[in-house]
Amino acid sequence: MTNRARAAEILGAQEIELPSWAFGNSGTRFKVFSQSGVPRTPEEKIDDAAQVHAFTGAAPIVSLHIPWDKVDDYEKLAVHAADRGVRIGAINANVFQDDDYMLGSVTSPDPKVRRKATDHLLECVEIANATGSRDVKLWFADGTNYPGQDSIRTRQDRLAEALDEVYAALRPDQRILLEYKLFEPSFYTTDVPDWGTSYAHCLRLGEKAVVCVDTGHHAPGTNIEFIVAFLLRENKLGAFDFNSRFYADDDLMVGAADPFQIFRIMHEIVQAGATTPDSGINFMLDQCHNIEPKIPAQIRSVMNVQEATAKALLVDADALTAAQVSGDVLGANAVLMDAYNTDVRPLLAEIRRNGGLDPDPLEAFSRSGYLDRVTEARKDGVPAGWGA
Ligand code: AOS
Ligand code: ZN
Ligand code: ZN
Repeated sequence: MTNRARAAEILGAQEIELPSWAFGNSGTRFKVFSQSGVPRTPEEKIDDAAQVHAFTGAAPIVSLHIPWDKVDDYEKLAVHAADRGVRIGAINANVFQDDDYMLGSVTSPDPKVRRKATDHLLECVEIANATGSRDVKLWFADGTNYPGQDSIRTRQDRLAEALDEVYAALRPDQRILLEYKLFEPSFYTTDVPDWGTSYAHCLRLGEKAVVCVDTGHHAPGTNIEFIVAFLLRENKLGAFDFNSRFYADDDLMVGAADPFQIFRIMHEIVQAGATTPDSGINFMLDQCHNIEPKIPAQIRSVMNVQEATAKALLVDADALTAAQVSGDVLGANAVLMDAYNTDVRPLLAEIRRNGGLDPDPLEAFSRSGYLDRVTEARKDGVPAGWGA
């Protein structure tokens, strides 16, 4: 099989997970801009996500955020997703939006707050049971703003205690995805600030706890592909939250700020043979489209991941190894850059055509008139927003 044919086969099997919150209105702390046709309910967010899958063929999974996507009947929501040709993926917990969490959630100094936060995480496991989801994703905004505010070490004990309880509630095939973030909303300490902290907690918990790498959650200049390579080697890479950033946690479209970075990350994934769903890695987008139309922005993001993956798959592995083992620094770098500089758009267009899709998903979505139809259908009622 040629490199190109192998790449086409793997790309055809690739699955990217979409965040339900990408379809609601979002903004910064300065302003949330409203867009027309925005979904009003979790069901409508799934409808929009299903459009992204319909035009790319590569995004059959939708991640929920609780309580933003709270419904009475999660089994029914999973059926709704299946009717639209997609399925529900990770259940994202939210222990950052209540007044009670001002000093932290599972690491709060107040035992009542810790209980409330842990109960919410357990509720997310229940929801995962109802939706048939494998993953419960935990991100903690917990931390402190001032030296001396709380004991750094005691907060780790409280975190471990809560994680133990959630871990014990998992079914055999379920996992905790433990996300880390350097700072924000806490500005002095964050209780899970980096991959090492997440990794240490996951290692202690056991094999059903794995690390989630959000590409926007590092200090500027951090070599994310090194982290990815290391976690892959240790079988502790569980998921990505893909997005791109110029400054901090910008949540811009993946591959928009630095397409070379996502290529370098995907190169590690390809080398580990971990591109397709059987690897157990959840390739999710975690983005907010504050000023750009949401469904096309998700389509563009999926295409950006596909392009980075295609380029990584085109790396001539034999030539790369030969150059590496012979110490040919420039030669090895050239092999990588040759792949990165290949225009993979014709290959992806061909894969789409072969799969019965339009080779240009953005153009085809625009032609479909979906946005006009939903704008009319959803003109009454309250649009979902980030946090609703
Ligand atoms: C927060 O910065 C994290 O990226 C989380 O993944 C969060 O739950 C998500 O971004 C939705 O706000
Ligand atoms: Zn994230
Ligand atoms: Zn984030």
